Amino acid sequence: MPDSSAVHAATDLFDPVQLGPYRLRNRVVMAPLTRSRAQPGDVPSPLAPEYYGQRASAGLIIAEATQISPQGKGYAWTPGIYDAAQVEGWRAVTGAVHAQGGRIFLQLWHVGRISHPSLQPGHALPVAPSAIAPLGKAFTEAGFVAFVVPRALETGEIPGIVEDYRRAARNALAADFDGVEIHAANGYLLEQFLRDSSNRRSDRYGGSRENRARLLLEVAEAVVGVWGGERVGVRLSPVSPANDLGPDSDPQATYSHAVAALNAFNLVYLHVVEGATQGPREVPNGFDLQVLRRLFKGLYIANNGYDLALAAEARRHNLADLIAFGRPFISNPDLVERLRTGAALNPLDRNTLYGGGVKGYTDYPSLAQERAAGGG
Ligand code: 8OZ
Repeated sequence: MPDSSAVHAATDLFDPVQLGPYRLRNRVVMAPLTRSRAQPGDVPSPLAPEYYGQRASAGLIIAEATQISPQGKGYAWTPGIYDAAQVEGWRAVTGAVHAQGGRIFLQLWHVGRISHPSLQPGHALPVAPSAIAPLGKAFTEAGFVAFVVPRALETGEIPGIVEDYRRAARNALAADFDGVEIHAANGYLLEQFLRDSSNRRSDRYGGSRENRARLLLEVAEAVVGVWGGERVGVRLSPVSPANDLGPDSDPQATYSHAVAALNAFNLVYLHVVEGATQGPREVPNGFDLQVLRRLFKGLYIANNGYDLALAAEARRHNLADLIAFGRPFISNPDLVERLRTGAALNPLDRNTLYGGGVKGYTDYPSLAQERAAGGG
């Protein structure tokens, strides 16, 4: 690992940057992180304002994936943004972040087939572009349960899903977020439509890559209609196998089409999970992430396995505009300060990632708390 003082001298990671209408304090982004601590009714945890407030020194926080509708839910205890109680819960979160001078977007989520009837309204089947079951297990309140064969959406149901995104976008505005990110990554509904491995439809939402990108583009249009493009980002994971999503037959062409078409909405950023989500950063031969970056008119946020050295290198070679850190932000509320000063990072407790309360959520110490406690 390079000497951290040399990295600091060279990097602009800790300098302000303009993101749409916002002057961010630095180029360090807190990635969206599922923590499964919501209350009944999919209302954000009462601890969430403290948790996000502790992390407000990030240039931008992207709050955890949040279902746009009851049907969009696929994990126990994830929050929603489809009713008034959820909006009130989120208002407390945005208030806590804004009180510290931070900025926070909300990630809008529909899981598609990555769910289970026990998580669905009326114990219905999860929905997807096509009736193809993913391999693996859903995280339900009763533990891990095998995925089922989803129900293929009728063409006539798709406008309702776009309306769910629009309502969620309006609710995020009412909750005083600074913007929203459309989650089109990691094998959830929008990416299930994008890839030909999971989309076998013969209507205008399947077949050609233009058709497979149609739902994402209709969602972007609806969300941008609420927020304006300068407050909307999109997250993609073009080569990730996350959630058993098979590779597209031509990922470069499919994702290039989607990104070029998204340019019509003047989005503020494209957020890319580089490589396999939470796994190796390698991309297959013939795929080039920088092609997507150059196609896209807005800012590029890079994510997946970055540390300080890799982030500084990405900036030095201008491979990304901002860098999103995920798991390091869970165990280090003051991650920006620790990276900037070369301080040691707290280790991550994997047993408290999902579910539970304070432990592993709001009790990771800042450097100041460590000093006050007389720690090393
Ligand atoms: C980890 C556990 C549960 C959900 C994603 C929203 O992969 C997630 C997620 C990650 O985007």
